[in-house]
Amino acid sequence: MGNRLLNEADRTVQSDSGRSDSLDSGHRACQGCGEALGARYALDAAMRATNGQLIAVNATGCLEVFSTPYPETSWRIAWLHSLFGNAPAIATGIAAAMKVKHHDDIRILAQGGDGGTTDIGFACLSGMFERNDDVLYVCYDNEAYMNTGVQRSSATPAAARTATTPAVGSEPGNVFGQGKNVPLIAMAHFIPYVATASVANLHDLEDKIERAILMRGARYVHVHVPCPLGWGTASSDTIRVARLAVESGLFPLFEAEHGEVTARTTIRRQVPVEEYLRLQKRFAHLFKPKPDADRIARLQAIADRNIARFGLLN
Ligand SMILES: Cc1ncc(C[n+]2csc(CCOP(=O)(O)OP(=O)(O)O)c2C)c(N)n1
Ligand code: SF4
Ligand SMILES: [Mg+2]
Repeated sequence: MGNRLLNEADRTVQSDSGRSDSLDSGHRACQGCGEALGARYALDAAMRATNGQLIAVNATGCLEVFSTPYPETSWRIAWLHSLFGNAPAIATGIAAAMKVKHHDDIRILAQGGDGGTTDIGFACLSGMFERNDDVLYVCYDNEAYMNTGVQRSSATPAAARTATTPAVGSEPGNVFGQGKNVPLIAMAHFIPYVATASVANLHDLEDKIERAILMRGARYVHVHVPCPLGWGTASSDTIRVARLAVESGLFPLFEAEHGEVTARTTIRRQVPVEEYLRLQKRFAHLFKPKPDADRIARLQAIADRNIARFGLLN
């Protein structure tokens, strides 16, 4: 509300009295839920760009569960709940139906969590990309299966404690490896548009969604959304922790078209990953009883590699 005092061009969708309120109040997300915030901004931006001509498909996960405890719902848009793993396929079918019926003005947006996207829905998503189906897919990445009690996904960062990667043994938390980077995998399908975004930068998120929803073919936006419950962060720290992920280089913001990076958000001042990690109980074992310098350095190396790969300090 506050930014109604800004110039029109500097305001977010949320400050517009004509906003769609796609995800209305009264839902059951935890206080400070990054996913609720990200989805509200993404869907309002998509509704604005399409003049309300939007159909959304939602994979199973926190976003669907907290918004739609049957028979109630907080969605004020055309919205379908798919299975956990088939949101891209359902969205593809709707897009095909709209084409047959000559509803060219109606755009299709599918959305899901990182588990639904990078793991269980991945085959459907890759097929959607490969066929270049006319769908924008938005992944809200909170880095674990939060809705069922914080299990590890292929988007869980190295060293993070989850219910299935406990902080015990000689290598506590999630294993170190390359993980699965779905934005880069999406780029390898040479689809028209891929972007990463964060609730730390809501203008940037809105811009990317507005741009993506009006394109044609398969598009993918991957949004970093802190989860206070799963990450062990204060509800009031959601934006702060999201910003540190970006400023440390752990979550690079970029856009790519047809497989080539076309834009990236540079970092004004790189912060050490330690500043990001220390705010989160899921990394507490890296600092107790004494700092685990070796594993913190390995996480720093991941951030440094991102910065070099995307030229974030140039
Ligand atoms: C086939 C199938 N397996 C498991 C489940 C149980 N399940 C529902 S939501 C969920 C976790 C969702 O995780 P994610 O996609 O990351 O979304 P988040 O809740 O973190 O936002 C699981 C395992 C299911 N609904 N369907
Ligand atoms: S568990 Fe996490 S993702 Fe789910 S509603 Fe709570 S804060 Fe949001
Ligand atoms: Mg998740």
